[in-house]
Amino acid sequence: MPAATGPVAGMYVCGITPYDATHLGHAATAVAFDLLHRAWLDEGLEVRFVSNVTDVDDPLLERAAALGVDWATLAAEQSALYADDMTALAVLPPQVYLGAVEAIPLVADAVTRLLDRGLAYRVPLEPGAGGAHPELGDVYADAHAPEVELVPGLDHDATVALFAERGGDPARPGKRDPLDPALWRRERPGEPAWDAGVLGSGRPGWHIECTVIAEQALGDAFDVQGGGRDLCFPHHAMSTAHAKALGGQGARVQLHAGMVALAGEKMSKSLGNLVLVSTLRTEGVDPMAVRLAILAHHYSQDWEWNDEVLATATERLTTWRAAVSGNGGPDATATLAEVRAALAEDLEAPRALAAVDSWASTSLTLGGDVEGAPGVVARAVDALLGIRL
Ligand code: 5CA
Ligand code: ZN
Repeated sequence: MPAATGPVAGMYVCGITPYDATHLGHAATAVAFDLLHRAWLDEGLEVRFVSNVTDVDDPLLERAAALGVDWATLAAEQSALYADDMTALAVLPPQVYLGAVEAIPLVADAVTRLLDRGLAYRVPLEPGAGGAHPELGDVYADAHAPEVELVPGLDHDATVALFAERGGDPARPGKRDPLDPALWRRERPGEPAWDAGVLGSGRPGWHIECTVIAEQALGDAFDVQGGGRDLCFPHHAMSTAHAKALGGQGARVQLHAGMVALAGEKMSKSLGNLVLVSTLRTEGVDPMAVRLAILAHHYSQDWEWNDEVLATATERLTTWRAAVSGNGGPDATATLAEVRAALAEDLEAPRALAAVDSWASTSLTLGGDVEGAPGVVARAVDALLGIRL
Protein backbone atom coordinates (compact mmCIF):
# COMPACT_ATOMS: atom_id res chain seq x y z
CA MET A 1 0.00 0.00 0.00
CA PRO A 2 1.33 3.47 -0.78
CA ALA A 3 3.15 5.01 2.17
CA ALA A 4 2.26 8.53 3.17
CA THR A 5 5.17 10.97 3.28
CA GLY A 6 4.14 12.86 6.41
CA PRO A 7 1.83 12.69 9.42
CA VAL A 8 -0.99 14.01 7.26
CA ALA A 9 -1.70 11.74 4.31
CA GLY A 10 -3.28 13.52 1.36
CA MET A 11 -5.53 11.66 -1.04
CA TYR A 12 -7.53 12.95 -3.98
CA VAL A 13 -10.05 10.56 -5.49
CA CYS A 14 -11.84 11.41 -8.72
CA GLY A 15 -15.57 11.36 -8.09
CA ILE A 16 -18.54 10.90 -10.38
CA THR A 17 -19.98 12.81 -13.27
CA PRO A 18 -23.51 12.81 -11.89
CA TYR A 19 -25.79 11.79 -14.71
CA ASP A 20 -26.41 8.24 -13.50
CA ALA A 21 -25.45 7.19 -9.98
CA THR A 22 -24.02 4.88 -8.54
CA HIS A 23 -23.10 1.72 -10.41
CA LEU A 24 -20.98 -1.10 -9.07
CA GLY A 25 -17.89 0.26 -10.84
CA HIS A 26 -18.16 3.60 -9.05
CA ALA A 27 -18.80 1.76 -5.79
CA ALA A 28 -15.80 -0.54 -6.23
CA THR A 29 -13.46 2.35 -6.94
CA ALA A 30 -14.77 4.31 -3.94
CA VAL A 31 -14.39 1.27 -1.67
CA ALA A 32 -10.83 0.67 -2.93
CA PHE A 33 -9.71 4.11 -1.76
CA ASP A 34 -11.78 3.85 1.39
CA LEU A 35 -9.67 0.81 2.30
CA LEU A 36 -6.53 2.89 1.89
CA HIS A 37 -8.11 5.67 3.97
CA ARG A 38 -8.89 3.18 6.76
CA ALA A 39 -5.43 1.56 6.61
CA TRP A 40 -3.80 4.98 6.94
CA LEU A 41 -6.02 5.86 9.90
CA ASP A 42 -5.12 2.53 11.50
CA GLU A 43 -1.45 3.48 11.11
CA GLY A 44 -2.17 6.58 13.18
CA LEU A 45 -2.01 9.04 10.31
CA GLU A 46 -4.31 11.94 9.87
CA VAL A 47 -5.93 11.61 6.46
CA ARG A 48 -6.99 14.51 4.33
CA PHE A 49 -9.34 13.04 1.77
CA VAL A 50 -10.54 15.21 -1.08
CA SER A 51 -12.97 14.41 -3.86
CA ASN A 52 -14.85 16.16 -6.61
CA VAL A 53 -18.06 15.90 -8.53
CA THR A 54 -17.90 16.81 -12.21
CA ASP A 55 -21.20 18.64 -12.08
CA VAL A 56 -20.86 20.34 -15.44
CA ASP A 57 -19.40 18.50 -18.43
CA ASP A 58 -20.41 17.32 -21.91
CA PRO A 59 -21.83 13.89 -20.98
CA LEU A 60 -23.99 15.40 -18.22
CA LEU A 61 -25.34 18.10 -20.55
CA GLU A 62 -25.97 15.54 -23.29
CA ARG A 63 -27.87 13.23 -20.92
CA ALA A 64 -29.95 16.10 -19.53
CA ALA A 65 -30.84 17.18 -23.06
CA ALA A 66 -31.76 13.61 -24.04
CA LEU A 67 -33.99 13.28 -20.96
CA GLY A 68 -35.42 16.78 -21.43
CA VAL A 69 -34.49 17.77 -17.88
CA ASP A 70 -32.51 20.63 -16.41
CA TRP A 71 -28.82 19.65 -16.22
CA ALA A 72 -28.30 21.21 -12.78
CA THR A 73 -31.31 19.38 -11.35
CA LEU A 74 -30.08 16.08 -12.80
CA ALA A 75 -26.62 16.68 -11.34
CA ALA A 76 -28.01 17.59 -7.91
CA GLU A 77 -30.30 14.55 -7.82
CA GLN A 78 -27.63 12.08 -8.88
CA SER A 79 -25.02 13.61 -6.56
CA ALA A 80 -27.42 13.22 -3.62
CA LEU A 81 -28.10 9.62 -4.59
CA TYR A 82 -24.35 8.97 -4.78
CA ALA A 83 -23.87 10.42 -1.28
CA ASP A 84 -26.63 8.15 0.06
CA ASP A 85 -25.07 5.14 -1.63
CA MET A 86 -21.65 5.98 -0.20
CA THR A 87 -23.12 6.28 3.29
CA ALA A 88 -24.88 2.92 2.88
CA LEU A 89 -21.60 1.35 1.74
CA ALA A 90 -19.78 2.87 4.76
CA VAL A 91 -17.35 4.86 2.63
CA LEU A 92 -15.80 7.50 4.91
CA PRO A 93 -16.74 10.93 3.57
CA PRO A 94 -14.19 13.34 2.12
CA GLN A 95 -13.13 16.32 4.23
CA VAL A 96 -13.26 18.46 1.12
CA TYR A 97 -15.80 17.76 -1.58
CA LEU A 98 -16.03 20.30 -4.37
CA GLY A 99 -17.98 20.51 -7.60
CA ALA A 100 -16.66 21.70 -10.94
CA VAL A 101 -19.12 24.60 -10.82
CA GLU A 102 -17.90 25.70 -7.38
CA ALA A 103 -14.32 25.42 -8.63
CA ILE A 104 -14.82 27.81 -11.57
CA PRO A 105 -12.96 30.75 -9.93
CA LEU A 106 -10.02 28.41 -9.22
CA VAL A 107 -10.07 27.09 -12.78
CA ALA A 108 -10.28 30.57 -14.26
CA ASP A 109 -7.30 31.69 -12.21
CA ALA A 110 -5.22 28.63 -13.15
CA VAL A 111 -6.05 28.87 -16.86
CA THR A 112 -5.17 32.56 -16.88
CA ARG A 113 -1.82 31.73 -15.26
CA LEU A 114 -1.14 29.04 -17.86
CA LEU A 115 -1.93 31.50 -20.67
CA ASP A 116 0.39 34.07 -19.07
CA ARG A 117 3.17 31.48 -18.89
CA GLY A 118 2.73 30.52 -22.53
CA LEU A 119 1.71 26.99 -21.59
CA ALA A 120 -1.79 27.39 -22.97
CA TYR A 121 -3.24 28.99 -26.08
CA ARG A 122 -6.52 30.13 -27.52
CA VAL A 123 -8.30 28.39 -30.37
CA PRO A 124 -10.74 30.48 -32.47
CA LEU A 125 -14.42 29.67 -32.16
CA GLU A 126 -16.88 28.61 -34.85
CA PRO A 127 -19.47 31.25 -35.86
CA GLY A 128 -22.23 31.71 -33.31
CA ALA A 129 -20.11 30.70 -30.30
CA GLY A 130 -18.70 32.91 -27.58
CA GLY A 131 -21.72 35.06 -26.63
CA ALA A 132 -20.81 38.74 -26.31
CA HIS A 133 -17.13 38.01 -26.93
CA PRO A 134 -16.79 35.71 -29.91
CA GLU A 135 -13.22 36.94 -30.42
CA LEU A 136 -12.01 35.12 -27.28
CA GLY A 137 -11.28 31.53 -28.16
CA ASP A 138 -11.46 28.27 -26.24
CA VAL A 139 -8.28 27.65 -24.26
CA TYR A 140 -6.19 24.49 -24.69
CA ALA A 141 -3.15 23.25 -22.81
CA ASP A 142 0.03 22.68 -24.73
CA ALA A 143 0.35 18.89 -24.37
CA HIS A 144 3.87 19.07 -25.76
CA ALA A 145 4.92 19.79 -22.19
CA PRO A 146 7.47 17.09 -21.37
CA GLU A 147 5.42 15.99 -18.34
CA VAL A 148 2.75 14.45 -20.53
CA GLU A 149 3.61 10.81 -20.88
CA LEU A 150 1.92 8.90 -23.60
CA VAL A 151 0.44 5.57 -22.73
CA PRO A 152 3.06 2.83 -22.41
CA GLY A 153 2.63 0.32 -25.20
CA LEU A 154 0.46 2.54 -27.39
CA ASP A 155 1.72 4.28 -30.50
CA HIS A 156 0.70 7.82 -31.36
CA ASP A 157 -2.38 6.91 -33.42
CA ALA A 158 -3.68 4.51 -30.78
CA THR A 159 -3.13 7.16 -28.12
CA VAL A 160 -5.10 9.69 -30.15
CA ALA A 161 -7.91 7.15 -30.54
CA LEU A 162 -7.95 6.53 -26.78
CA PHE A 163 -7.97 10.28 -26.15
CA ALA A 164 -11.04 10.61 -28.42
CA GLU A 165 -12.76 7.67 -26.73
CA ARG A 166 -12.27 9.25 -23.32
CA GLY A 167 -13.65 12.72 -23.88
CA GLY A 168 -10.85 14.33 -25.93
CA ASP A 169 -11.34 16.19 -29.22
CA PRO A 170 -8.29 15.36 -31.35
CA ALA A 171 -9.89 16.61 -34.59
CA ARG A 172 -10.76 20.08 -33.31
CA PRO A 173 -9.46 22.52 -35.95
CA GLY A 174 -6.91 25.05 -34.72
CA LYS A 175 -5.25 22.92 -32.05
CA ARG A 176 -1.48 22.69 -32.09
CA ASP A 177 -1.55 18.99 -31.30
CA PRO A 178 -4.41 16.48 -31.46
CA LEU A 179 -3.73 15.50 -27.83
CA ASP A 180 -3.97 19.01 -26.39
CA PRO A 181 -6.83 19.02 -23.85
CA ALA A 182 -9.36 21.79 -23.32
CA LEU A 183 -8.85 24.01 -20.28
CA TRP A 184 -11.68 26.47 -20.82
CA ARG A 185 -14.61 25.97 -23.16
CA ARG A 186 -16.23 29.20 -24.24
CA GLU A 187 -19.93 29.82 -24.17
CA ARG A 188 -22.02 27.96 -26.78
CA PRO A 189 -25.71 28.49 -27.57
CA GLY A 190 -27.80 26.44 -25.15
CA GLU A 191 -24.88 25.55 -22.88
CA PRO A 192 -24.34 26.92 -19.38
CA ALA A 193 -21.52 29.46 -19.07
CA TRP A 194 -19.92 31.51 -16.33
CA ASP A 195 -18.04 34.80 -16.59
CA ALA A 196 -14.32 34.42 -16.13
CA GLY A 197 -12.59 37.75 -16.73
CA VAL A 198 -10.09 37.70 -19.55
CA LEU A 199 -11.04 34.17 -20.52
CA GLY A 200 -14.57 35.18 -21.47
CA SER A 201 -17.72 33.34 -20.46
CA GLY A 202 -17.50 29.57 -20.52
CA ARG A 203 -16.98 26.45 -18.45
CA PRO A 204 -14.05 24.37 -17.20
CA GLY A 205 -12.25 21.60 -19.01
CA TRP A 206 -12.25 18.27 -17.22
CA HIS A 207 -8.61 17.67 -16.24
CA ILE A 208 -7.92 21.16 -14.89
CA GLU A 209 -10.95 20.77 -12.61
CA CYS A 210 -9.23 17.99 -10.66
CA THR A 211 -5.86 19.76 -10.76
CA VAL A 212 -7.15 22.90 -9.09
CA ILE A 213 -9.42 21.22 -6.55
CA ALA A 214 -6.54 18.98 -5.44
CA GLU A 215 -4.10 21.90 -5.32
CA GLN A 216 -6.49 24.08 -3.33
CA ALA A 217 -7.25 21.36 -0.76
CA LEU A 218 -3.95 19.46 -0.59
CA GLY A 219 -1.27 21.91 -1.67
CA ASP A 220 1.07 21.57 -4.61
CA ALA A 221 2.21 18.02 -3.78
CA PHE A 222 0.24 15.21 -2.17
CA ASP A 223 0.41 11.46 -1.69
CA VAL A 224 -2.17 9.75 -3.87
CA GLN A 225 -4.46 10.56 -6.75
CA GLY A 226 -6.95 7.78 -7.32
CA GLY A 227 -9.71 6.66 -9.59
CA GLY A 228 -10.63 3.80 -11.85
CA ARG A 229 -8.11 2.58 -14.41
CA ASP A 230 -10.07 4.26 -17.20
CA LEU A 231 -8.71 7.54 -15.79
CA CYS A 232 -4.98 6.75 -16.26
CA PHE A 233 -5.01 8.44 -19.62
CA PRO A 234 -5.78 11.10 -20.46
CA HIS A 235 -7.33 12.30 -17.20
CA HIS A 236 -4.63 11.65 -14.62
CA ALA A 237 -1.77 12.18 -17.05
CA MET A 238 -3.22 15.55 -18.06
CA SER A 239 -4.22 16.69 -14.58
CA THR A 240 -0.69 15.97 -13.35
CA ALA A 241 0.78 17.76 -16.36
CA HIS A 242 -1.40 20.78 -15.55
CA ALA A 243 -0.23 20.69 -11.91
CA LYS A 244 3.40 20.72 -13.07
CA ALA A 245 2.76 23.45 -15.59
CA LEU A 246 1.34 25.51 -12.70
CA GLY A 247 4.56 24.99 -10.74
CA GLY A 248 3.44 22.20 -8.42
CA GLN A 249 3.94 18.45 -8.40
CA GLY A 250 0.48 16.93 -8.22
CA ALA A 251 0.19 13.41 -6.83
CA ARG A 252 3.34 11.48 -5.93
CA VAL A 253 1.53 8.21 -6.67
CA GLN A 254 -1.35 7.51 -8.97
CA LEU A 255 -3.34 4.49 -7.98
CA HIS A 256 -6.02 2.92 -10.12
CA ALA A 257 -8.80 0.50 -9.36
CA GLY A 258 -9.66 -2.27 -11.82
CA MET A 259 -12.76 -2.14 -13.97
CA VAL A 260 -15.98 -3.84 -12.96
CA ALA A 261 -17.74 -5.50 -15.86
CA LEU A 262 -21.21 -6.90 -16.46
CA ALA A 263 -21.61 -9.80 -18.88
CA GLY A 264 -18.14 -9.24 -20.32
CA GLU A 265 -18.36 -5.47 -20.89
CA LYS A 266 -17.01 -2.67 -18.70
CA MET A 267 -19.90 -1.28 -16.69
CA SER A 268 -20.37 2.26 -17.96
CA LYS A 269 -22.96 4.95 -18.09
CA SER A 270 -22.38 5.40 -21.81
CA LEU A 271 -23.05 1.70 -22.55
CA GLY A 272 -25.93 1.64 -20.07
CA ASN A 273 -25.05 -1.85 -18.76
CA LEU A 274 -25.40 -0.82 -15.16
CA VAL A 275 -26.18 -2.44 -11.87
CA LEU A 276 -27.00 0.44 -9.56
CA VAL A 277 -26.28 0.32 -5.85
CA SER A 278 -29.58 2.12 -5.21
CA THR A 279 -31.50 -0.55 -7.16
CA LEU A 280 -29.91 -3.30 -5.09
CA ARG A 281 -30.75 -1.39 -1.91
CA THR A 282 -34.37 -0.97 -3.04
CA GLU A 283 -34.51 -4.70 -3.70
CA GLY A 284 -33.53 -5.26 -0.07
CA VAL A 285 -29.91 -6.26 -0.64
CA ASP A 286 -27.81 -5.43 2.44
CA PRO A 287 -25.24 -2.78 1.40
CA MET A 288 -22.72 -4.61 3.58
CA ALA A 289 -23.12 -7.62 1.28
CA VAL A 290 -22.43 -5.34 -1.70
CA ARG A 291 -19.30 -4.06 0.03
CA LEU A 292 -18.19 -7.61 0.84
CA ALA A 293 -18.73 -8.60 -2.80
CA ILE A 294 -16.40 -5.76 -3.81
CA LEU A 295 -13.81 -6.67 -1.18
CA ALA A 296 -13.69 -10.26 -2.44
CA HIS A 297 -11.63 -8.87 -5.36
CA HIS A 298 -8.24 -7.21 -5.17
CA TYR A 299 -8.73 -3.53 -5.99
CA SER A 300 -6.37 -3.57 -8.95
CA GLN A 301 -8.06 -6.51 -10.63
CA ASP A 302 -10.77 -6.32 -13.30
CA TRP A 303 -13.76 -8.40 -12.32
CA GLU A 304 -17.28 -9.19 -13.25
CA TRP A 305 -20.41 -8.49 -11.23
CA ASN A 306 -22.97 -11.31 -11.24
CA ASP A 307 -25.56 -12.92 -8.99
CA GLU A 308 -23.11 -15.49 -7.72
CA VAL A 309 -20.66 -12.85 -6.46
CA LEU A 310 -23.50 -11.27 -4.50
CA ALA A 311 -24.82 -14.61 -3.21
CA THR A 312 -21.36 -15.58 -1.92
CA ALA A 313 -21.01 -12.22 -0.17
CA THR A 314 -24.46 -12.45 1.39
CA GLU A 315 -23.64 -15.89 2.74
CA ARG A 316 -20.33 -14.64 4.13
CA LEU A 317 -22.07 -11.74 5.86
CA THR A 318 -24.58 -14.11 7.48
CA THR A 319 -21.76 -16.39 8.64
CA TRP A 320 -19.71 -13.54 10.09
CA ARG A 321 -22.75 -12.12 11.88
CA ALA A 322 -23.50 -15.49 13.43
CA ALA A 323 -19.87 -15.93 14.45
CA VAL A 324 -19.65 -12.61 16.30
CA SER A 325 -22.99 -12.95 18.04
CA GLY A 326 -21.69 -14.70 21.17
CA ASN A 327 -19.76 -13.28 24.08
CA GLY A 328 -16.83 -15.65 23.88
CA GLY A 329 -14.98 -17.07 20.89
CA PRO A 330 -11.61 -18.18 19.58
CA ASP A 331 -8.70 -15.88 20.30
CA ALA A 332 -8.67 -13.12 17.64
CA THR A 333 -5.12 -11.80 18.05
CA ALA A 334 -3.66 -13.64 15.08
CA THR A 335 -6.73 -12.87 12.96
CA LEU A 336 -6.42 -9.16 13.60
CA ALA A 337 -2.69 -9.25 12.83
CA GLU A 338 -3.33 -11.11 9.57
CA VAL A 339 -6.04 -8.63 8.48
CA ARG A 340 -3.64 -5.76 9.12
CA ALA A 341 -0.78 -7.52 7.34
CA ALA A 342 -3.00 -8.30 4.34
CA LEU A 343 -4.06 -4.66 4.02
CA ALA A 344 -0.50 -3.41 4.45
CA GLU A 345 0.44 -5.68 1.53
CA ASP A 346 -1.11 -3.58 -1.23
CA LEU A 347 -4.60 -3.65 0.29
CA GLU A 348 -5.07 -7.40 -0.13
CA ALA A 349 -8.73 -7.46 0.85
CA PRO A 350 -9.41 -11.05 -0.31
CA ARG A 351 -6.66 -12.26 2.04
CA ALA A 352 -8.16 -10.21 4.89
CA LEU A 353 -11.57 -11.77 4.21
CA ALA A 354 -10.01 -15.25 4.28
CA ALA A 355 -8.53 -14.53 7.72
CA VAL A 356 -11.94 -13.51 9.08
CA ASP A 357 -13.58 -16.51 7.35
CA SER A 358 -11.16 -18.78 9.13
CA TRP A 359 -11.85 -17.22 12.55
CA ALA A 360 -15.62 -17.34 11.90
CA SER A 361 -15.50 -20.97 10.89
CA THR A 362 -13.57 -21.92 14.03
CA SER A 363 -15.95 -19.87 16.12
CA LEU A 364 -19.01 -21.60 14.66
CA THR A 365 -17.64 -25.13 14.66
CA LEU A 366 -15.39 -25.30 17.73
CA GLY A 367 -16.43 -22.23 19.67
CA GLY A 368 -13.90 -20.62 21.98
CA ASP A 369 -13.66 -19.23 25.45
CA VAL A 370 -11.87 -15.95 24.95
CA GLU A 371 -14.17 -13.39 26.47
CA GLY A 372 -14.75 -10.41 24.13
CA ALA A 373 -13.04 -11.99 21.09
CA PRO A 374 -16.15 -11.67 18.89
CA GLY A 375 -16.27 -7.96 19.74
CA VAL A 376 -12.64 -7.54 18.77
CA VAL A 377 -13.33 -9.15 15.39
CA ALA A 378 -16.49 -7.11 14.85
CA ARG A 379 -14.72 -3.85 15.65
CA ALA A 380 -11.70 -4.72 13.48
CA VAL A 381 -13.91 -5.69 10.56
CA ASP A 382 -15.80 -2.43 10.98
CA ALA A 383 -12.74 -0.17 11.33
CA LEU A 384 -10.46 -1.81 8.77
CA LEU A 385 -12.84 -3.24 6.20
CA GLY A 386 -15.85 -0.96 6.68
CA ILE A 387 -18.13 -3.95 7.27
CA ARG A 388 -20.70 -3.38 10.02
CA LEU A 389 -21.79 -6.69 11.47
N1 5CA B 1 -15.93 12.71 -12.89
C1 5CA B 1 -14.92 11.91 -13.53
C2 5CA B 1 -13.64 11.84 -12.74
S1 5CA B 1 -13.02 13.43 -12.37
C3 5CA B 1 -15.40 10.51 -13.83
O1 5CA B 1 -14.66 9.74 -14.40
N2 5CA B 1 -16.65 10.23 -13.46
S2 5CA B 1 -17.34 8.79 -13.66
O2 5CA B 1 -18.67 8.94 -13.11
O3 5CA B 1 -17.25 8.37 -15.00
O4 5CA B 1 -16.53 7.77 -12.80
C4 5CA B 1 -16.41 7.95 -11.39
C5 5CA B 1 -15.33 7.05 -10.84
O5 5CA B 1 -15.71 5.68 -11.04
C6 5CA B 1 -13.98 7.22 -11.55
O6 5CA B 1 -12.94 7.06 -10.60
C7 5CA B 1 -13.98 6.08 -12.56
O7 5CA B 1 -12.68 5.68 -12.91
C8 5CA B 1 -14.70 5.00 -11.78
N3 5CA B 1 -15.36 4.02 -12.66
C9 5CA B 1 -16.21 4.25 -13.69
N4 5CA B 1 -16.61 3.09 -14.27
C10 5CA B 1 -16.00 2.09 -13.57
C11 5CA B 1 -16.01 0.65 -13.66
N5 5CA B 1 -16.74 0.01 -14.57
N6 5CA B 1 -15.25 -0.04 -12.76
C12 5CA B 1 -14.52 0.59 -11.81
N7 5CA B 1 -14.48 1.94 -11.68
C13 5CA B 1 -15.21 2.68 -12.54
ZN1 ZN C 1 -10.82 13.63 -11.82
